Amino acid sequence: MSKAEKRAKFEKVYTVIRDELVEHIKAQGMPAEAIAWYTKNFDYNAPGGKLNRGLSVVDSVQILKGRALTDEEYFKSAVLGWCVELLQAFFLVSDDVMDSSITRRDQPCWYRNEGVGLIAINDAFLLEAAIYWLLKKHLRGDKSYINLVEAFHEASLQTEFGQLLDLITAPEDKVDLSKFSLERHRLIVLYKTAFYSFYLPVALAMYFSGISHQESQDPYALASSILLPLGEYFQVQDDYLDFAGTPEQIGKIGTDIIDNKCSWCINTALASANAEQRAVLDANYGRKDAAAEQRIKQIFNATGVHEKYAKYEEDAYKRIMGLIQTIPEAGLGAEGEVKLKREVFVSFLEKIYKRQK
Ligand code: GPP
Ligand code: MG
Ligand code: MG
Ligand code: MG
Repeated sequence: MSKAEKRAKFEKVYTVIRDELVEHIKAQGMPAEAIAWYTKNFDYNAPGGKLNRGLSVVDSVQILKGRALTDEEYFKSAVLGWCVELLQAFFLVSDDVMDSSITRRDQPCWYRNEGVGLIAINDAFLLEAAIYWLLKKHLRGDKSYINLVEAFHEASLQTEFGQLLDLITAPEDKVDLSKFSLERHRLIVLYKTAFYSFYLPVALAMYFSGISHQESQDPYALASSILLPLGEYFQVQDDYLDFAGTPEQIGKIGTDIIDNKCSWCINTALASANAEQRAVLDANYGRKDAAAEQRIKQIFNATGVHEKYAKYEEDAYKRIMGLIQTIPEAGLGAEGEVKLKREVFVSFLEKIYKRQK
Protein backbone atom coordinates (compact mmCIF):
# COMPACT_ATOMS: atom_id res chain seq x y z
CA MET A 1 0.00 0.00 0.00
CA SER A 2 1.35 3.47 -0.86
CA LYS A 3 1.72 6.13 1.82
CA ALA A 4 -1.28 8.02 0.43
CA GLU A 5 -3.44 4.87 0.46
CA LYS A 6 -2.44 4.10 4.06
CA ARG A 7 -3.39 7.61 5.07
CA ALA A 8 -6.71 7.46 3.21
CA LYS A 9 -7.58 4.14 4.88
CA PHE A 10 -6.73 5.58 8.30
CA GLU A 11 -8.74 8.74 7.59
CA LYS A 12 -11.82 6.64 6.83
CA VAL A 13 -11.75 5.40 10.41
CA TYR A 14 -11.93 9.01 11.56
CA THR A 15 -15.33 9.45 9.94
CA VAL A 16 -16.56 6.31 11.72
CA ILE A 17 -15.49 7.41 15.19
CA ARG A 18 -16.61 10.99 14.57
CA ASP A 19 -20.09 9.71 13.68
CA GLU A 20 -20.14 7.55 16.82
CA LEU A 21 -19.21 10.52 18.99
CA VAL A 22 -21.88 12.67 17.35
CA GLU A 23 -24.49 9.94 17.83
CA HIS A 24 -23.53 9.85 21.48
CA ILE A 25 -24.05 13.57 22.07
CA LYS A 26 -27.34 13.36 20.15
CA ALA A 27 -28.47 10.55 22.45
CA GLN A 28 -28.02 12.90 25.42
CA GLY A 29 -30.86 15.01 24.04
CA MET A 30 -28.58 17.99 23.38
CA PRO A 31 -29.99 20.75 21.16
CA ALA A 32 -28.90 21.03 17.51
CA GLU A 33 -26.70 24.02 18.36
CA ALA A 34 -24.58 21.97 20.78
CA ILE A 35 -24.37 19.02 18.39
CA ALA A 36 -23.17 21.29 15.58
CA TRP A 37 -20.56 22.95 17.83
CA TYR A 38 -19.29 19.58 19.09
CA THR A 39 -19.03 18.20 15.54
CA LYS A 40 -17.18 21.26 14.30
CA ASN A 41 -14.75 21.08 17.22
CA PHE A 42 -13.73 17.57 16.16
CA ASP A 43 -13.63 18.20 12.42
CA TYR A 44 -11.61 21.39 12.86
CA ASN A 45 -9.08 20.02 15.32
CA ALA A 46 -8.63 16.26 15.00
CA PRO A 47 -7.83 15.50 11.33
CA GLY A 48 -5.66 17.68 9.10
CA GLY A 49 -2.28 17.12 10.72
CA LYS A 50 0.60 14.99 9.51
CA LEU A 51 -0.93 12.01 11.39
CA ASN A 52 2.54 10.62 12.17
CA ARG A 53 1.55 9.65 15.69
CA GLY A 54 -1.69 7.94 14.76
CA LEU A 55 -0.28 6.13 11.75
CA SER A 56 2.65 4.93 13.83
CA VAL A 57 0.29 2.95 16.05
CA VAL A 58 -1.14 1.11 13.05
CA ASP A 59 2.25 0.66 11.36
CA SER A 60 3.77 -0.65 14.60
CA VAL A 61 1.00 -3.19 15.19
CA GLN A 62 1.46 -4.40 11.61
CA ILE A 63 5.24 -4.71 12.02
CA LEU A 64 4.97 -6.43 15.42
CA LYS A 65 2.40 -8.94 14.23
CA GLY A 66 4.49 -9.56 11.11
CA ARG A 67 1.44 -10.22 8.96
CA ALA A 68 -1.53 -8.45 7.42
CA LEU A 69 -4.07 -7.45 10.10
CA THR A 70 -7.62 -8.73 10.16
CA ASP A 71 -10.26 -6.06 9.59
CA GLU A 72 -11.03 -6.04 13.31
CA GLU A 73 -7.35 -5.73 14.30
CA TYR A 74 -6.89 -2.94 11.79
CA PHE A 75 -9.93 -1.07 13.03
CA LYS A 76 -8.95 -1.32 16.70
CA SER A 77 -5.37 -0.24 15.96
CA ALA A 78 -6.72 2.69 13.97
CA VAL A 79 -9.02 3.65 16.87
CA LEU A 80 -5.94 3.67 19.11
CA GLY A 81 -4.16 5.79 16.52
CA TRP A 82 -7.03 8.26 16.43
CA CYS A 83 -7.06 8.38 20.22
CA VAL A 84 -3.43 9.57 20.06
CA GLU A 85 -4.47 12.15 17.46
CA LEU A 86 -7.29 13.27 19.79
CA LEU A 87 -4.79 13.63 22.62
CA GLN A 88 -2.69 15.71 20.26
CA ALA A 89 -5.73 17.83 19.32
CA PHE A 90 -6.52 18.36 23.02
CA PHE A 91 -2.93 19.51 23.63
CA LEU A 92 -2.70 21.72 20.54
CA VAL A 93 -5.98 23.56 21.13
CA SER A 94 -4.79 24.31 24.67
CA ASP A 95 -1.17 25.00 23.72
CA ASP A 96 -2.23 27.58 21.13
CA VAL A 97 -4.14 29.52 23.78
CA MET A 98 -1.16 29.38 26.16
CA ASP A 99 1.35 30.31 23.42
CA SER A 100 -0.93 33.02 21.92
CA SER A 101 -0.40 31.38 18.55
CA ILE A 102 -2.02 32.64 15.37
CA THR A 103 -2.30 29.73 12.95
CA ARG A 104 -2.09 25.95 13.07
CA ARG A 105 -2.30 23.47 10.20
CA ASP A 106 -2.83 26.29 7.70
CA GLN A 107 -5.89 27.70 9.46
CA PRO A 108 -6.50 30.08 12.35
CA CYS A 109 -5.96 28.44 15.75
CA TRP A 110 -9.31 27.18 17.04
CA TYR A 111 -9.58 29.75 19.87
CA ARG A 112 -9.18 32.57 17.33
CA ASN A 113 -12.37 31.64 15.50
CA GLU A 114 -15.30 34.03 15.77
CA GLY A 115 -17.28 33.23 18.92
CA VAL A 116 -14.87 30.57 20.23
CA GLY A 117 -12.29 32.34 22.44
CA LEU A 118 -12.03 30.71 25.86
CA ILE A 119 -14.76 28.18 25.02
CA ALA A 120 -11.75 26.48 23.41
CA ILE A 121 -10.77 25.31 26.90
CA ASN A 122 -13.94 23.26 27.23
CA ASP A 123 -13.57 22.11 23.63
CA ALA A 124 -10.11 20.79 24.51
CA PHE A 125 -11.64 18.86 27.45
CA LEU A 126 -14.22 17.38 25.08
CA LEU A 127 -11.48 16.19 22.72
CA GLU A 128 -9.74 14.52 25.64
CA ALA A 129 -12.91 12.91 26.99
CA ALA A 130 -13.53 11.31 23.59
CA ILE A 131 -10.34 9.26 24.02
CA TYR A 132 -11.65 7.38 27.05
CA TRP A 133 -15.13 7.05 25.61
CA LEU A 134 -13.72 5.46 22.43
CA LEU A 135 -11.33 3.21 24.33
CA LYS A 136 -14.20 1.93 26.42
CA LYS A 137 -16.46 1.43 23.42
CA HIS A 138 -13.94 -0.41 21.27
CA LEU A 139 -11.32 -1.91 23.55
CA ARG A 140 -13.10 -2.63 26.82
CA GLY A 141 -13.11 -6.34 26.03
CA ASP A 142 -9.43 -6.49 25.08
CA LYS A 143 -6.84 -7.98 27.47
CA SER A 144 -4.74 -4.85 27.05
CA TYR A 145 -7.55 -2.43 28.02
CA ILE A 146 -6.28 -1.30 31.41
CA ASN A 147 -2.71 -0.95 30.12
CA LEU A 148 -3.98 1.18 27.22
CA VAL A 149 -5.98 3.45 29.51
CA GLU A 150 -3.07 3.81 31.92
CA ALA A 151 -0.67 4.58 29.08
CA PHE A 152 -2.87 7.53 28.04
CA HIS A 153 -3.14 8.78 31.61
CA GLU A 154 0.58 8.50 32.23
CA ALA A 155 1.58 10.21 28.98
CA SER A 156 -0.92 13.01 29.66
CA LEU A 157 0.52 13.67 33.11
CA GLN A 158 4.07 13.69 31.76
CA THR A 159 3.08 16.11 28.98
CA GLU A 160 1.40 18.42 31.47
CA PHE A 161 4.56 18.43 33.62
CA GLY A 162 6.46 19.34 30.45
CA GLN A 163 4.06 22.11 29.54
CA LEU A 164 4.39 23.49 33.08
CA LEU A 165 8.15 23.61 32.72
CA ASP A 166 7.92 25.11 29.21
CA LEU A 167 5.66 27.90 30.45
CA ILE A 168 7.42 28.83 33.67
CA THR A 169 10.79 28.88 31.91
CA ALA A 170 9.32 31.46 29.51
CA PRO A 171 7.56 34.10 31.65
CA GLU A 172 5.98 36.77 29.46
CA ASP A 173 6.91 39.71 31.66
CA LYS A 174 10.45 38.79 32.72
CA VAL A 175 13.01 37.89 30.07
CA ASP A 176 16.10 36.38 31.65
CA LEU A 177 18.22 34.38 29.22
CA SER A 178 20.52 33.25 32.02
CA LYS A 179 17.71 30.85 33.08
CA PHE A 180 18.05 28.97 29.78
CA SER A 181 20.35 26.05 29.09
CA LEU A 182 20.44 23.01 26.84
CA GLU A 183 19.91 20.86 29.97
CA ARG A 184 16.71 22.76 30.81
CA HIS A 185 15.67 22.47 27.16
CA ARG A 186 16.23 18.71 27.17
CA LEU A 187 14.04 18.28 30.25
CA ILE A 188 11.24 20.40 28.78
CA VAL A 189 11.13 18.54 25.47
CA LEU A 190 11.42 15.10 27.04
CA TYR A 191 8.27 15.79 29.05
CA LYS A 192 6.26 18.05 26.76
CA THR A 193 6.78 16.04 23.57
CA ALA A 194 8.70 12.78 23.67
CA PHE A 195 6.47 10.70 25.94
CA TYR A 196 3.16 11.33 24.22
CA SER A 197 4.41 11.67 20.66
CA PHE A 198 6.89 8.77 20.51
CA TYR A 199 6.73 6.41 23.46
CA LEU A 200 2.93 6.39 23.68
CA PRO A 201 2.11 5.28 20.08
CA VAL A 202 4.61 2.43 20.21
CA ALA A 203 3.71 1.35 23.76
CA LEU A 204 0.02 1.20 22.72
CA ALA A 205 0.94 -0.98 19.74
CA MET A 206 3.02 -3.22 21.99
CA TYR A 207 0.25 -3.66 24.58
CA PHE A 208 -2.32 -4.26 21.87
CA SER A 209 -0.04 -6.86 20.21
CA GLY A 210 0.28 -8.77 23.47
CA ILE A 211 3.86 -7.91 24.49
CA SER A 212 4.24 -8.18 28.28
CA HIS A 213 6.60 -6.42 30.68
CA GLN A 214 9.68 -8.44 31.73
CA GLU A 215 11.73 -8.29 34.94
CA SER A 216 14.99 -8.16 33.06
CA GLN A 217 15.35 -6.82 29.52
CA ASP A 218 11.90 -5.26 29.56
CA PRO A 219 10.85 -4.55 25.95
CA TYR A 220 9.05 -1.38 27.12
CA ALA A 221 12.22 -0.05 28.77
CA LEU A 222 14.21 -0.78 25.62
CA ALA A 223 11.55 0.90 23.48
CA SER A 224 11.61 4.02 25.64
CA SER A 225 15.44 4.16 25.53
CA ILE A 226 15.13 4.70 21.76
CA LEU A 227 11.85 6.61 21.52
CA LEU A 228 12.69 9.32 24.06
CA PRO A 229 15.85 10.41 22.17
CA LEU A 230 13.77 10.23 18.98
CA GLY A 231 11.20 12.55 20.58
CA GLU A 232 13.92 14.96 21.66
CA TYR A 233 15.21 15.08 18.09
CA PHE A 234 11.65 15.73 16.85
CA GLN A 235 11.17 18.69 19.18
CA VAL A 236 14.54 20.16 18.17
CA GLN A 237 13.21 19.99 14.60
CA ASP A 238 10.01 21.72 15.76
CA ASP A 239 12.05 24.48 17.44
CA TYR A 240 14.27 24.91 14.38
CA LEU A 241 11.30 25.04 11.99
CA ASP A 242 9.60 27.60 14.25
CA PHE A 243 12.53 29.90 13.44
CA ALA A 244 13.56 28.80 9.94
CA GLY A 245 10.39 27.44 8.34
CA THR A 246 7.94 29.61 6.46
CA PRO A 247 4.26 29.58 7.52
CA GLU A 248 3.38 28.09 4.10
CA GLN A 249 5.81 25.26 4.81
CA ILE A 250 4.99 24.47 8.46
CA GLY A 251 1.32 25.46 8.50
CA LYS A 252 1.79 27.70 11.55
CA ILE A 253 3.39 31.05 12.33
CA GLY A 254 6.38 30.63 14.64
CA THR A 255 5.99 32.35 18.01
CA ASP A 256 8.96 31.03 20.03
CA ILE A 257 11.10 34.18 19.87
CA ILE A 258 8.24 36.52 20.76
CA ASP A 259 7.02 34.07 23.45
CA ASN A 260 10.43 33.99 25.19
CA LYS A 261 10.63 30.19 24.72
CA CYS A 262 13.60 28.16 25.93
CA SER A 263 14.02 26.70 22.44
CA TRP A 264 16.91 24.82 20.89
CA CYS A 265 17.70 27.84 18.69
CA ILE A 266 18.17 30.42 21.45
CA ASN A 267 20.23 27.98 23.51
CA THR A 268 22.41 27.21 20.50
CA ALA A 269 22.88 30.90 19.74
CA LEU A 270 23.67 31.69 23.39
CA ALA A 271 26.38 29.03 23.43
CA SER A 272 28.45 30.81 20.78
CA ALA A 273 27.37 34.46 20.89
CA ASN A 274 30.08 37.07 21.50
CA ALA A 275 29.46 39.90 23.96
CA GLU A 276 27.96 42.18 21.33
CA GLN A 277 25.63 39.49 20.00
CA ARG A 278 24.66 38.54 23.53
CA ALA A 279 23.62 42.11 24.23
CA VAL A 280 21.35 42.07 21.17
CA LEU A 281 19.81 38.77 22.33
CA ASP A 282 19.23 40.15 25.84
CA ALA A 283 17.64 43.33 24.52
CA ASN A 284 15.35 41.76 21.92
CA TYR A 285 14.35 38.21 22.91
CA GLY A 286 10.79 37.70 24.16
CA ARG A 287 9.63 41.16 23.05
CA LYS A 288 6.21 41.50 21.42
CA ASP A 289 7.67 43.38 18.50
CA ALA A 290 8.37 42.22 14.94
CA ALA A 291 11.52 44.34 14.55
CA ALA A 292 13.00 42.84 17.73
CA GLU A 293 12.15 39.37 16.40
CA GLN A 294 14.05 40.17 13.18
CA ARG A 295 17.11 41.26 15.18
CA ILE A 296 17.04 37.94 17.01
CA LYS A 297 16.80 36.05 13.71
CA GLN A 298 19.86 37.94 12.43
CA ILE A 299 21.85 36.80 15.45
CA PHE A 300 20.62 33.23 14.95
CA ASN A 301 21.91 33.42 11.36
CA ALA A 302 25.21 35.00 12.38
CA THR A 303 25.91 32.48 15.15
CA GLY A 304 25.50 29.58 12.70
CA VAL A 305 22.21 28.12 13.95
CA HIS A 306 21.40 26.74 10.45
CA GLU A 307 24.74 24.96 10.12
CA LYS A 308 24.59 23.67 13.69
CA TYR A 309 21.12 22.31 13.08
CA ALA A 310 22.22 20.43 9.95
CA LYS A 311 25.00 18.85 11.98
CA TYR A 312 22.68 18.10 14.90
CA GLU A 313 20.27 16.35 12.54
CA GLU A 314 22.95 14.15 10.98
CA ASP A 315 24.36 13.25 14.41
CA ALA A 316 20.91 12.51 15.85
CA TYR A 317 20.04 10.25 12.93
CA LYS A 318 23.25 8.25 13.32
CA ARG A 319 22.95 8.09 17.11
CA ILE A 320 19.35 6.86 16.98
CA MET A 321 20.16 4.32 14.25
CA GLY A 322 22.90 3.08 16.60
CA LEU A 323 20.40 2.77 19.48
CA ILE A 324 18.08 0.77 17.24
CA GLN A 325 20.89 -1.73 16.66
CA THR A 326 20.85 -2.52 20.40
CA ILE A 327 17.66 -4.51 19.77
CA PRO A 328 18.63 -8.13 19.04
CA GLU A 329 18.36 -8.94 15.34
CA ALA A 330 15.70 -11.57 16.08
CA GLY A 331 13.67 -9.17 18.24
CA LEU A 332 13.14 -8.94 22.01
CA GLY A 333 10.37 -10.41 24.14
CA ALA A 334 9.21 -13.39 26.16
CA GLU A 335 9.14 -16.93 24.74
CA GLY A 336 5.99 -17.52 22.69
CA GLU A 337 5.07 -13.80 22.51
CA VAL A 338 5.22 -11.25 19.72
CA LYS A 339 8.75 -9.75 19.68
CA LEU A 340 9.80 -6.10 19.66
CA LYS A 341 11.48 -5.47 16.31
CA ARG A 342 13.97 -2.92 14.99
CA GLU A 343 11.71 -2.02 12.10
CA VAL A 344 9.17 -0.35 14.44
CA PHE A 345 11.78 2.30 15.23
CA VAL A 346 13.29 2.58 11.77
CA SER A 347 9.80 3.21 10.40
CA PHE A 348 9.17 5.98 12.97
CA LEU A 349 12.61 7.57 12.41
CA GLU A 350 12.12 7.60 8.63
CA LYS A 351 8.80 9.44 9.10
CA ILE A 352 10.58 12.43 10.64
CA TYR A 353 14.15 12.45 9.27
CA LYS A 354 14.81 15.73 7.40
CA ARG A 355 11.20 16.79 7.76
CA GLN A 356 10.36 20.25 6.44
CA LYS A 357 7.02 20.62 8.22
C1 GPP B 1 4.81 21.23 21.75
O1 GPP B 1 5.12 22.53 22.08
C2 GPP B 1 4.16 20.61 22.93
C3 GPP B 1 2.83 20.45 23.03
C4 GPP B 1 1.95 20.80 21.92
C5 GPP B 1 2.25 19.86 24.29
C6 GPP B 1 1.28 20.78 24.92
C7 GPP B 1 0.88 20.25 26.23
C8 GPP B 1 -0.21 20.58 26.94
C9 GPP B 1 -0.46 19.93 28.24
C10 GPP B 1 -1.20 21.57 26.45
P1 GPP B 1 5.12 23.75 21.04
O2 GPP B 1 4.40 24.88 21.68
O3 GPP B 1 6.50 23.96 20.55
O4 GPP B 1 4.23 23.20 19.82
P2 GPP B 1 3.85 24.09 18.54
O5 GPP B 1 5.14 24.60 17.96
O6 GPP B 1 3.21 23.10 17.61
O7 GPP B 1 2.94 25.15 19.02
MG1 MG C 1 2.91 26.14 20.79
MG1 MG D 1 3.92 25.41 23.62
MG1 MG E 1 7.05 24.73 18.57
